[in-house]
Amino acid sequence: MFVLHIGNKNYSSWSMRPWVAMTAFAIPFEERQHWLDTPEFAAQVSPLSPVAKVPVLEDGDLRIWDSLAIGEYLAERFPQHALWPRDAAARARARSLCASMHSGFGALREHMVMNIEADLPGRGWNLAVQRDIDQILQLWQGALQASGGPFLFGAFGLVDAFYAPVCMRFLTYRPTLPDWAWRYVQDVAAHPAVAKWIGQARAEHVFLPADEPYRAQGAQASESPAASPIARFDAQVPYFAVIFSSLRSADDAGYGAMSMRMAELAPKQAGYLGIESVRRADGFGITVSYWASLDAVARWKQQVEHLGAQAQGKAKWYADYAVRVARVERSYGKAKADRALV
Ligand SMILES: N[C@@H](CCC(=O)N[C@@H](CS)C(=O)NCC(=O)O)C(=O)O
Repeated sequence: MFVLHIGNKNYSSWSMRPWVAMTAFAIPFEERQHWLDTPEFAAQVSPLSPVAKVPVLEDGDLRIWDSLAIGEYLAERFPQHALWPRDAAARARARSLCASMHSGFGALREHMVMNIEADLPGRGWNLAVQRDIDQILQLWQGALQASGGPFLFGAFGLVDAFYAPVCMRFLTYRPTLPDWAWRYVQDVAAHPAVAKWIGQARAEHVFLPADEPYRAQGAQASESPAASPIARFDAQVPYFAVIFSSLRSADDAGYGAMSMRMAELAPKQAGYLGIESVRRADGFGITVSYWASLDAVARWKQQVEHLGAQAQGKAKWYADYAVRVARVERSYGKAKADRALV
């Protein structure tokens, strides 16, 4: 009998993946849970894995650590189960999707920590997180279009188990997603193996401050500007808004690095107030940056690295765009006191 060692069901996204895959394919296993951030964790897990992390799968004397290695081992041990797609090209693409999840999307993982039991709409969002979300949507859309759905490669497989924790994060933090993506998220959440994990995660009620950057800070966090993606500086009126509407081209080379660099540079400019940015999966997006004066707007336009980005954007990254500069006369929103405290 296999033994699968896992962490907290509410937080441990890496544990969720093999647990969901084994449950989905009815591979029998005994579960042993080790509570993260406890003094016992290292003592219990170090003898099982040289990196002292969960998940670990025990098959007799053999111990396999790391979610991806476990997935590959299961696929080899159970060729009768289509853990990977049967078609070689689809299998290679599914492996690419899993590898991207396994080694990437660090901003999403850091700022939207998996926290199944919590409801934190609007928290955790920033431009780097949005870039991860955009890439994930692109991966999902390509796979769903090629397979026809409902899961990434048609039937539920290892690749869906790998993205199940992303679906959990989307349900907790509710970033803006297109309808087709919400449908996929809901289909994953409703899969019996995922639904079983969710039920057990919700019943856990173990609260780890290290994994609760929003709830642990309580009221303070809910009132900080980072708590909501809406930039607010009402007292600065009149101020100026630069509305950049754009349609991305298919050329991605260098775009991600540039948008990260601009997101890093803009806040360092004199007169910068804030930014709001959304992009649909079809490539249409709107970014509004807010500035204290027209001078500040002009200085940002002429900033030397920004000039380079504008030239490259015009030449390759944008199929179309429009820039409008507007003066904001009035500025208000939901009263601070009404903001949800969680
Ligand atoms: N690359 C590993 C990551 C495993 C991992 O980071 N596990 C976390 C829990 S989700 C852990 O054991 N953390 C405990 C620690 O670092 O002390 C995998 O894919 O399995």
